[in-house]
Amino acid sequence: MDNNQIYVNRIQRVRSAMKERGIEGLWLSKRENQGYVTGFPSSDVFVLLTEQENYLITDFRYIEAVKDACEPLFTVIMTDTGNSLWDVVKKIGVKSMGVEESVLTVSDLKQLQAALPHSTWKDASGLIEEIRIIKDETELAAMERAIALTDRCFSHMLTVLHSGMTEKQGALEIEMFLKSNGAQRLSFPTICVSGARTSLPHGEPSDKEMEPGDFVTMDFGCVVDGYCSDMTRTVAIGHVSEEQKEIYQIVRRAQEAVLQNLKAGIGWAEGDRFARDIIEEAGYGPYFGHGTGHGVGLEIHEAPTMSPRGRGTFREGMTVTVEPGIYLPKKFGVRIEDLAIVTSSGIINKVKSNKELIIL
Ligand SMILES: [Mn+2]
Repeated sequence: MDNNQIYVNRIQRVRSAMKERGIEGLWLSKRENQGYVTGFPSSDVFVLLTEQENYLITDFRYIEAVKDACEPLFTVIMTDTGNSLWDVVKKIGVKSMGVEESVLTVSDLKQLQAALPHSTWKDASGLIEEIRIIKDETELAAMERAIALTDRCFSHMLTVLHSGMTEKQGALEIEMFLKSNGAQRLSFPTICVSGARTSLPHGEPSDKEMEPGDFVTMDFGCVVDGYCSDMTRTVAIGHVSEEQKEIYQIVRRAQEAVLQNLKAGIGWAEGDRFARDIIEEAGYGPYFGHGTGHGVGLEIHEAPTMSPRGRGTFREGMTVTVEPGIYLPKKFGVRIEDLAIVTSSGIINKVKSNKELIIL
């Protein structure tokens, strides 16, 4: 399938979803959703799909790159001082418009409504996300490249982590490795915490030095060809206590239970249960306060939501992280995270890094 055909197919799917929801035009504000249909993700590009036409509206700064990337599938229109974005929208004219209420600013909505005073408005939040939830081969291949890079990064970190290194230095080392080896950017701000600070699930790297007896939790990811990776490993410096060993093994077993049992047809909340049951039975339920996993793709957090609040069923082609954790306040925490693809017979874990308790 050539590159252009991918976008033709995606737009076709979006159009039938528009029809189902009874909207004639779809105004896309979310960068990832724009990129999904255009292949050109940028914060200053505007996409309007109507029943017949695909419009891409931008200004002088992007016009050449956008034309190269998106014509003829998109009608590319340039705005300038005499032809504003809202003038363009007015000229196109749409009777019923879907907007992404969850991301569109109130000020943009007001401008849109002023340009199209006789149109009706509907919330189209989630319309594209529902299509994005199933990944095609091209998307999975990009994610695999991003995941392979994070795997290599973890191996690298095992050679550089040492007592006396600060958390900030650890995070910088992760970021330097990822960016030096092909990452477009990071998926999210890198987490590298040590000692008692590992009980903060999303702690920010500080000037604290890693010390013998510390756990070090590294949660990091990068973007390759637009797609994110996400992984977490907890390792120890010097030595560990019996309690640290025990907690690590409980998290490890909880994570393994999900990897072994998850497959298409299982509910999102049910998937979370595989891990939560083990942690609760071990008596640490209250110390596992987040969901077991989430989808990853163009965004670092997207559907499915594998948590007690998850409302949906796993289907073939979804991606999901598997990341249970136990966090003992003021003592330490452990999280282990892999990223997998859902199939009808199970899940394929794409993260290859070691999960034995590593003591450096
Ligand atoms: Mn994650």
